[in-house]
Amino acid sequence: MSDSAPTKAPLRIDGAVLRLVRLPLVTPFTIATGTMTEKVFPLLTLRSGGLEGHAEGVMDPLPDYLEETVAGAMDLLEKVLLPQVLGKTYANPETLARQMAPWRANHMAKATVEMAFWDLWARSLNLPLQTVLGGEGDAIDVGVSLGIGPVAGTVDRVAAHVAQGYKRIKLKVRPGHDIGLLQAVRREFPHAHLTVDANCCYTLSDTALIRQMDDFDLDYIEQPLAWDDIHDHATLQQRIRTPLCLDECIRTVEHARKALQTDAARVINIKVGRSGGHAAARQIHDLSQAFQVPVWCGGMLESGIGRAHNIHLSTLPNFTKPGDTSSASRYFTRDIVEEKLETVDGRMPVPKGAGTGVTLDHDYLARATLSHQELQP
Ligand code: OSB
Ligand code: MG
Repeated sequence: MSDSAPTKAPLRIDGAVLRLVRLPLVTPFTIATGTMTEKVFPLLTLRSGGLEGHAEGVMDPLPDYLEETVAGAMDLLEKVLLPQVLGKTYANPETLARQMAPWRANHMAKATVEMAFWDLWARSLNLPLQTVLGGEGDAIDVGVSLGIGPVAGTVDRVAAHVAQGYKRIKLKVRPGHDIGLLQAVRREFPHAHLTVDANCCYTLSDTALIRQMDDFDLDYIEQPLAWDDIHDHATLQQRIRTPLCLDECIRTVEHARKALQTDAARVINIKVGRSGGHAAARQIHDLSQAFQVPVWCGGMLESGIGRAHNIHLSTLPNFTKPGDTSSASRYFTRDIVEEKLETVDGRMPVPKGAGTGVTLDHDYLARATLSHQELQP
């Protein structure tokens, strides 16, 4: 694939600000691997001339979703990735991504740098991020991801979100909190677009249980098996009717190719922050489209910075299923961006203006910042 069209003048990365930020969550979020009560993340600003671009890292403090951690990413950003790009000049984001490519894995840390550069680059061209990515449209369809909790309370939360117009309800499941939950929710909502996300908590020995999920008319089952096991998902797909959707397994374009070629994924959850950045996310999108496999944009409880990146990416044409990029107020009482990222009838408006279209709320950011460092070439 050819690189994005070059900028008028290549951009030199003059400086960077690396922050560690903490935001309390409105409600604890429980998935098969644990409970989150706050969101702690690296926030990166890249500078060129008078311009700034921003992105956040989506890794968790503990290696429980994938193997990357906040502490590891902060160290890699500070000691390896940022020194590599500071003072260098890039004609487009792909050139920057290629420079980091030889380092093994660490796709979330690399994505943080790559996405900040996309924002900077789009701002230098005075174009919305969606335009430089090749997307279009004023708003995207969104669903919600509901964490694990008591069944009766979950049914109430499904009702509340259906009433707000969310276009798909994703239920987090784990062994012992799966079939009973689906029975309770389906009974009340026979026609809702429903999915489940297991975050890797089953194995092929649970095939009989997973096959029972075929009775609930789910749009797909997300990531039932191990985070690094495309092969077993291909085997499972042979044994069930419901389409499988992969999340954790898809960290590179090569993972997507293998999953698509082996019929291990009939839907793909693209998380730009998990996949090395927008260039790779777009390639996964294009490859999925060639296989006639729909994609949707996942979330990692991002602040307004990451949420805005996700929204822009979601305007590409093969994002035909509702994403997880729901209203920011569901996560935070106050966000670190000025703009309110809120859905209207299950549609999230695309922030207007150059780059991601969002601006940092520096007053609140200062209060939410745990550490802050300026880096120069
Ligand atoms: O598996 O998609 C996931 C949140 C944290 C870690 C993993 C996942 C999630 C979500 C929430 O499902 C998505 C969101 O609302 O941002
Ligand atoms: Mg998931």
